[in-house]
Amino acid sequence: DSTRDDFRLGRFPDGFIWSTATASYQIEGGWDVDGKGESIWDRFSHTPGKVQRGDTGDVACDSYNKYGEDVQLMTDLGLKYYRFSLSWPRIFPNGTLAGGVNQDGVNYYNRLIDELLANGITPMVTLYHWDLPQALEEMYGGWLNEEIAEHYHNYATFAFQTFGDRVKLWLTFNEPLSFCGGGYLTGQHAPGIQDWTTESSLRCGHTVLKAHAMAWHTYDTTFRHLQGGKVGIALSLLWAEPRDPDLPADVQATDIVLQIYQRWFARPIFGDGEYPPVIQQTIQKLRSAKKLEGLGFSDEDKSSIRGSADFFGVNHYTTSIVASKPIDIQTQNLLESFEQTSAPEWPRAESDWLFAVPWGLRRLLKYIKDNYGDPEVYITENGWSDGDVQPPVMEDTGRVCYYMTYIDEVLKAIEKDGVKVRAYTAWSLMDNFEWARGYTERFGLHYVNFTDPNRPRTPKQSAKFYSDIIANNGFPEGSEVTKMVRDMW
Ligand code: GBH
Repeated sequence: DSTRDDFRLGRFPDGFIWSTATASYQIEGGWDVDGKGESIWDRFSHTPGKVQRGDTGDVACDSYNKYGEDVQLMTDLGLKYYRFSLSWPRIFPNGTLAGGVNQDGVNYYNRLIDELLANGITPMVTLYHWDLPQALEEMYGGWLNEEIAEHYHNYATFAFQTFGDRVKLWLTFNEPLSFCGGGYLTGQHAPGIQDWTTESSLRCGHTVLKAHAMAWHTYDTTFRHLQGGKVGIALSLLWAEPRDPDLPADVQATDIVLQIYQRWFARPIFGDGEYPPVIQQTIQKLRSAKKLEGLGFSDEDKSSIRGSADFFGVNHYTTSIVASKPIDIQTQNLLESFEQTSAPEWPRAESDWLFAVPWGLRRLLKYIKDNYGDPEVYITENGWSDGDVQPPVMEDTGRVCYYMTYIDEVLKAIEKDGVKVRAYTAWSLMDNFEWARGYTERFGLHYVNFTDPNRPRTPKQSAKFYSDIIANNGFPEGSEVTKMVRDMW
């Protein structure tokens, strides 16, 4: 097997950032305590039929109370960075500055940040990981309405002002593609709008790009010289290959997939400020069919969005094989013009969309370097799921293999391709609320017992493995971790 020789031993560059990630709704619980406002995910998970088994984030990992234990887990791992998100409605209960600040919510994040710093852990803060204040959904129609960009901007400014003395790494949004697609196209995520015309998801994305740029510019002009931090965005980027590389239709279908799944947000921000052609064509088509207003960028918008990030945040999990499907361009939309599959030899996680294809990450990183001006790249998520089974999966070999091989592709991307990868972040620190799948899919380095009111956390085998990688800054010759790699390989 030729891939077997392919493992690259070595150390990551000095100062390489090793991190793990979580998100507010997925771990905090405390959904209605101490003045927190309702979010669209509270509403969605409380609506019967939306989340598997009727699971909710009401308590989740109870990190609202147990953040001290979370920090202890990180200390045990030897982590120096932690990515988490702020719950907007915990800070502005009705979403607006005018509606008032919830000081108890601010205090919670102050305590968490101070606890991290006291333990030598640098916070990396996501401003929006999908829990929009429900009030903004009701007053404005959420991301469909460009007016909420202003409210997001007020919230981001407040966060820079309040936490920016200690927080130096910011992500404006987590995966616009996922929440615009899930929330406004398939309806599988909050607020649950199903609109296959794609108009709603395009409107969502448009508002998000404007909001993102507003936040970045305010940081750039008002806070950067005082606080000296960096502001980026975490994009969910898939890699894809044509089923038959010699079939032009499959090659073209793959390009369409990448235009939607990679470039819809990446090209406006990191490229030339334009939407990729299939997004532009879809907007044109909707415009002429429905006499739509909006969804266009003025030259001013474009120049404000272009370049509005200090680093490129990448959430990457998997690779697809793409085959073309013939469609009737009059009646069908582009999303029906391709089929995404996998190869039979790719191991599958518990999540039905997640296959282990480590080389996909290396190709993606090279693609980013070549097409988006060789930016600094922070891998802001990467991870593997197990099922909610008894006995629990503590010897999580699948996850260990996934991390070992994906992290090795990062090393190759740095050493062989010269990609400026600065950070690697494992999703997730611990098992948590996996959106529409509830607690049926577990992504954690730590096992969480969700039937115990104390929500005890226990390290899995992967936690030990990841901490060895961190301690060695990679896989150096002669180290314990390299012996483990040799055994697994
Ligand atoms: C990330 O999304 C999220 O940022 C994080 O919150 C989440 O917990 C983690 O990944 C694990 O899922 O059901 O076939 O339609 C990853 C990107 C996009 C992957 C939506 C799942 C739904 C596929 N996700 N996608 S499907």
